[in-house]
This record gives sequence, C-alpha cells and structure tokens, in this order.
Amino acid sequence: MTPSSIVILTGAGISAESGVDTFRDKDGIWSKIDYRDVATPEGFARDPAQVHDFYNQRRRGMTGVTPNPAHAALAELERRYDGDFLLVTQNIDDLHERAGSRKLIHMHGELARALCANCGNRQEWNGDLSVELACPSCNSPGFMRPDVVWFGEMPYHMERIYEALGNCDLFVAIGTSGTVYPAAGFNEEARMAGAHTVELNLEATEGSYRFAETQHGKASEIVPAFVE
Ligand code: BJW
Repeated sequence: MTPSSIVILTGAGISAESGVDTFRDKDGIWSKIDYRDVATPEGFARDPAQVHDFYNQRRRGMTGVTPNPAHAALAELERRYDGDFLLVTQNIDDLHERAGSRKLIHMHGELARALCANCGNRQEWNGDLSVELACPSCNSPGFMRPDVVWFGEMPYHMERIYEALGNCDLFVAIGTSGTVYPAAGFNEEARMAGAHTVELNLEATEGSYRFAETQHGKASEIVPAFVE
C-alpha cells in the first residue's frame, strides 16, 4: 500500500558520514564536554563565552562538509512523492536543505541562526557569536545566543509536528538514539495514529522494539535503499 502521508524524523546519525559528530556514540560530543555546560540555559547564564566558543567551533566545523546520499535520498523522496510529506530534523546543521529538502522543520533550531534572549529576534547568523555583540534589532548587548534548543526549552513547531504525526501512515526515524524527548515519543504518537513505523539506524537502539520494522546499517546505504 502506498502511504498517503509520511513523517520522517532524522538525528545526528544521518550526518555522521558527512563528518558531523553525533552526541552519544563512543567519541560523540557528550563524551568530550558536559551537556550541562553548553546545552542548557543555566550553562549559558554561567559562562556565555564557553557556550559561544562551543557553537562557534561547530559552525566553523561545517566548512567543507557536504550532504551524503542519505540526505539526497530524502530530498528526492520529497520531490517525487504526491502525498503529505514532512521531514523533521533534530539536527542543527543545514545538510538537508543543501541536499534539496524543502518541507523541513528544524525542531532543535539551526546553527546558522542567532536568537536575542532579550527581544526574541531570530535571524540568520553565519559568523561567530560573542558576549560583546549587540542585537541588531533591539541594540542590547550581551543577549545574543545560538538559535538552538537546549535542555529544558521548548522545541520549535511542536503543534505542526504533532498534527502531521496524528495524520501520518508512515513514520520513519533515521539515525537517532531516541533518548531525547519530545522527539523520542514521536514513534508512539505515529503508532497510535495507525502509522507503520520504521527505524533506520547503524545499530539497534533502546527503543528499537517499539518500531514495527527496523533496518540496521549506514544511513548512506540503507536510506537510499529504503526510499527506492
Ligand atoms: C548512525 C550512523 C550512521 C551513528 N548511519 N545511524 C525525563 C523523561 C523525559 C524527558 C525528560 C526527562 N528529563 C528531562 C527531560 C526533557 C529533556 C530530555 O529528553 N532529556 C532526556 C535526555 C531524558 N528534553 C528537553 O529538555 C527538550 N525540551 C522539552 O522536553 O520541552 C518540554 C516539552 C514537553 C512536551 C512537548 C514539548 C516540549 C529539549 C531537548 C533539546 C535537545 N538539545 C540537543 C542540543 C541541540 C543543539 C545542539 O546540537 O547542540 O539536541 S541535545 C542533542 O540530542 C541534540 C540532538 O538533536 C539530540 C538528539 O540526539 P540524536 O540526534 O539522537 O543523536 P545521538 O548521538 O543521541 O544518536 C545518534 C544515533 O545515530 C545513534 O543511535 C547511532 O547509532 C546512529 N548513527 N552513525 C546511521 N552512519
């Protein structure tokens, strides 16, 4: 049966073969730095310079990084699919859009955007951020931060995501450990809506048993094969 509505959730694993670090794999980001220092509002309040440094380095690290066949396959699926399609990524890199995806939500924000914690202004930001910067909108210094969603903060576009999950008949989670909520609960939302649920990952995750179907392997191989 051809599905009439597809929701795809991607995580760090889809960008791993492009050279972007994952978080919880053996040499992942959280093995090198404490998430409480760089991915919480409290960490930012304590030491904004350390947080800026962390994200400035990751922004610079995107130079020369390109989408891989898994990103390309999802963009191609979106182009040729007639039904409702939504790609929800937890990733803050821009590899999906660079591969051609357009029906895309960055639920955890974007590395190439800045948010003013004073006035709420959000805008493109491709250079470094620093404590000294003043917001271009409200002119207040010291409030500029990466436009990313930290622990304890509300991810973006949740209403639209839950609506799509409630209506989908195919849900595919790709390259995510399924440990961070609310994304970790999307499979259950889709399942309750009657969707067929699929996990594509390098290896089994703690939540694999909750999916109707699982396939293991490198995203660059199993994603193109799955969307064929
Ligand atoms: C490959 C591969 C290859 C490798 N091919 N695969 C207790 C219970 C429930 C919830 C909570 C709780 N205590 C606290 C919470 C809430 C908290 C949470 O979930 N904590 C858990 C850790 C317990 N969540 C939040 O605070 C969120 N907000 C929130 O809940 O608001 C309230 C709310 C409630 C209800 C509805 C709506 C809102 C916010 C979470 C923000 C997460 N932020 C980060 C940082 C963002 C910026 C940045 O990038 O720096 O987001 S943390 C980090 O984890 C990042 C990621 O997007 C996220 C998910 O990680 P991901 O993508 O799954 O990566 P990994 O590394 O974990 O997994 C990689 C996978 O790829 C592995 O499985 C590999 O096998 C695989 N892989 N190579 C295919 N080649």
